Amino acid sequence: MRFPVKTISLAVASAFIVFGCGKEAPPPPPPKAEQPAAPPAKPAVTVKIGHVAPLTGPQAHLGKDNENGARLAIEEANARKLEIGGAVVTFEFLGEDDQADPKQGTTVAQKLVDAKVNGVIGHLNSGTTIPASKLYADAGIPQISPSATNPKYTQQGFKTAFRVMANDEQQGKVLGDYATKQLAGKKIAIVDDRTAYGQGVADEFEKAAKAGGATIVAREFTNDKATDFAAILTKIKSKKPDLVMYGGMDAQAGPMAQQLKKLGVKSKMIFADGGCTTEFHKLAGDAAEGHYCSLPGYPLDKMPGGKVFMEKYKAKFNVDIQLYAPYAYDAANVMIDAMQRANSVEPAKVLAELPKTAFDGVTARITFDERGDVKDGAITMYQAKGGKWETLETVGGAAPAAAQPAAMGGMSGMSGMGGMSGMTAAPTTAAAPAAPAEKK
Ligand code: ABU
Repeated sequence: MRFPVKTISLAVASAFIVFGCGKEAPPPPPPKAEQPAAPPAKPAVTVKIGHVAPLTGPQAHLGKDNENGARLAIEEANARKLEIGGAVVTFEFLGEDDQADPKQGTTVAQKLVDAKVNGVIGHLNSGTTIPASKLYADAGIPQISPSATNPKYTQQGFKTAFRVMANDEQQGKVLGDYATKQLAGKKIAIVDDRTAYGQGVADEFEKAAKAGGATIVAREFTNDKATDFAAILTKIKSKKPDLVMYGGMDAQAGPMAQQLKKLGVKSKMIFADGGCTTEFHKLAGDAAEGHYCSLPGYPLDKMPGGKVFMEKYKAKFNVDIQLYAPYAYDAANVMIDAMQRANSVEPAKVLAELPKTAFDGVTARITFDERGDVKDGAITMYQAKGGKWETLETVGGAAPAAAQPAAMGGMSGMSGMGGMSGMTAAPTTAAAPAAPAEKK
């Protein structure tokens, strides 16, 4: 093609104006490469996790603590943007209040069943957990209780029922042994609150105390709303017991300790986890001094992830842990871990994985026996001193796992560790590997 001289001059002049004298025009940009098509967005799925505890009434402080623990695990899982079965999962937390009331427990359980939750963390109380467990079993929904300790919960033959805390067969026996051996109790009075937990743990204590040679000089009962125990304690005073065992929660144990002191009864109280709280000290005041209690599990500062969890919990909720929050956190993480291993959030597939759990939680390494009870559950004894619970000794349990990183308890592989160790002093070596349990 030929261009007129005038056209060429104009083009040269324009180049001088734009790029300056002596500079060459840059080469034209290379033709745009074909962009690869963006991968299709991953499907998203919402997974509903129910949580139930008393959020109102005398145990609201414990219920909120459980809820905080479970919620923290769910929020951390959401932050990790987990993929399960090829879909990006968002966990939705459905918190319910059962008021520690068995009837309300089944009402909210049915609500969660109707909402088609993929799993339930709860309930807190044995009295609500046991009746609710039938509804979850009938609906095929996995349930993990962080804190219900009555043995019956996992003895009903439900494939859906699990717990991450030692039960009251173990706890009642440790308390009864401690009362008769370490404290040399010969005459023991027992009071319980007639709940599944209170009466159950008192029964187990009574068996062990009698086996240890004690005589039960009184067996009285109250309820989990009472605050005046004058009539019961006056009867008990006349029996001159060495110890008063209480099967119930802190809302009654605290005032009971005060009223014993007011009556001039010098006998020490001994009770299980429901009373073994900081709230007991608040309610009992200086009447708390010297009483004994037990808690399933290791002391918080001896749990593999206890210290990290304690700091994280405080930073998030600006309150101290009350009691079961680390167990609620572990229970939620065990549920999520089973979903990941199943690569499915379908309850039936999650239920096939739960018995094979071997999860390094903040409380301990969690594996289940054939009933769904945690294996190697430890029990720790405490005594009230100077407004605090001082650790006395830990009985049973496997050697604690190594401390876990802050983000989570540590996701499990499939290497089950287990075998009931019996109720002896805490061993210093890990239990031998065992085959995963199969839930009957
Ligand atoms: N574990 C004592 C409190 C909860 C319950 O079992 O009722």
